[in-house]
Amino acid sequence: MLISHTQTRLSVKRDPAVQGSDIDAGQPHRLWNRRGAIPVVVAMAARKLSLYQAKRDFTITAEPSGRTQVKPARYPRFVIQKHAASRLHYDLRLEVDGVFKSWAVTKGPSLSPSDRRLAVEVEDHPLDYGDFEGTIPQGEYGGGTVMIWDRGFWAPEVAGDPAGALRKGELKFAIAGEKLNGSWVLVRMRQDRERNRSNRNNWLLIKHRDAYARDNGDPVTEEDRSVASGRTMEEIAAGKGPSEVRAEQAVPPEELAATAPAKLKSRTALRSKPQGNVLRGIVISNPDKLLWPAEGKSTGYSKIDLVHYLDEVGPWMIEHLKGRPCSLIRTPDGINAERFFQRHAMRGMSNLISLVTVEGDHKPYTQIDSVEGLIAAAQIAAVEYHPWNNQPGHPQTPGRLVFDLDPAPDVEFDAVIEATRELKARLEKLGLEPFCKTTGGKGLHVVTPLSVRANDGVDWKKAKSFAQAVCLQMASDSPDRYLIVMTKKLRKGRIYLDYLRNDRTATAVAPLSPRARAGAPVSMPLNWNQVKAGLDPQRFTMRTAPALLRKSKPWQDYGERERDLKEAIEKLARSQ
Ligand SMILES: [Mn+2]
Repeated sequence: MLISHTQTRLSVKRDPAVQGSDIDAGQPHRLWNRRGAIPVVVAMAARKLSLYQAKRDFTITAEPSGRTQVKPARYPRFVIQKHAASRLHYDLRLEVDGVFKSWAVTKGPSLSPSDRRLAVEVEDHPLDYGDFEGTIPQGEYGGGTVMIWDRGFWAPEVAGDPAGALRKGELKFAIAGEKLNGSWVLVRMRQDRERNRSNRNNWLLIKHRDAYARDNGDPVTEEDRSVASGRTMEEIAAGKGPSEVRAEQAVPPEELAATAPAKLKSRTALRSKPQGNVLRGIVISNPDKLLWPAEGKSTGYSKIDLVHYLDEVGPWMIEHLKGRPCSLIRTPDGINAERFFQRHAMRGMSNLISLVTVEGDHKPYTQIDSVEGLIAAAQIAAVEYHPWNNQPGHPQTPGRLVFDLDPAPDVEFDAVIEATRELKARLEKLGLEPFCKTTGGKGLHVVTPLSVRANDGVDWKKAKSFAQAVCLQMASDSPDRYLIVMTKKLRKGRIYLDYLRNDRTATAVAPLSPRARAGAPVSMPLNWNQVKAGLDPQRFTMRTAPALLRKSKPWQDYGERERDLKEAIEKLARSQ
């Protein structure tokens, strides 16, 4: 629980991690206590940020100014931002005494304990920098695109003062992120420590040998999407996708808590008493909470509306979710407030939501295997469902291809329909049997079920290059209508053929999933005879979809249309 006077003194950013449990102010926030010492932290942080502020013109860059005070987390945070400045690097930031201590790691972190990565100490950054993802204008300090590559929590491995450890030139610490975990050390390079000739101190970032270390294998930097928004650097640069989606700030996992000083360990969360409606045995709290506020002609949809919708269409929907990790977009305060993009387990989450551990990944993913799981997810305000596209139960094996036809704002919808039909014809020529659905937005999805089995040797790499090749052919044949590289500037008047959903951890919105947009549109599965001039995706909403689904019975033979991707790949090769 927050101490009340801290809330009045500072403009506190909403931090879901604060809600679950209570951690006493301990190291490294010893100044954050009940005796009103907060202004000391604030004053110290302000002084530390003067260099940060001097380097930037906040009338030009969208980076946070650091003048809004952000409360230190109960548990210190870390973030790694991939930064395509004049030279690509990864900025490691550790929260210490009200600011982010920062290092530019030129080659990025490595999971191999034999790698020693140069980490150049840079100026302290404000705590709200941890939520910054976007593009710093060219010509400005650090001009280039910034991605929230990883984030989570960290703790010093030796009890005591991390600021002091940093002054001495060696900090051993544990981190719990989505991509990085376990034990690390930052050690200042000797020559710099002794001669102290440079303002910029050079450090080495080294992985300790533990369960998370990897001696061989692909560099961890190959995992190349934002943990906050799921976007690639290219998509961020193009301003595509959900720029405001924030990563869930999960409570620190057990391993990290075990390495942290006792004072940092969390107490058990206070459980709210059951209240409100019960459906399929699941208690729905705040049933009348408006998740989609009334806007325009729409009357708004409450949490219980969402629950009833999922209860009704869930049995149909679940066939496309079962056995596949599923990311959730949660909007606890409604779709116009803060959004949380959640891939992994959260403490206190219903056990009706499955957790799956995927080989090679340490943190289990959330997965929805039953209608009850869907309703339990709705209870925590999950409004969008984005499953992987693997064969159920086989995360490494492609189970379907999803093509996202994404038109520029100035493209007529009829052109999208035409493109969808062209792609259908191309896939059919290769022996595949595609389906179509709306996205709930401006585009259409073409989905083609695959019969590939785990031993066919068709992995995601091959599936992705197949999808890319099909889109590339289409774009080469009509360069004035289609493109396969997402850049806002180039897209004008054209349709972006997004084949990037076809990768192991990539997701696409599930058929019948609602969208966090005004009026609660859904991603509606269609029969091909509906995909023609006059189709209006806006008419498929949480209100209308259940009856339309019963009437039109789309995707009825989905299960019988699974086709062999290996054969399609061979056919494509012969046609080239
Ligand atoms: Mn940087």
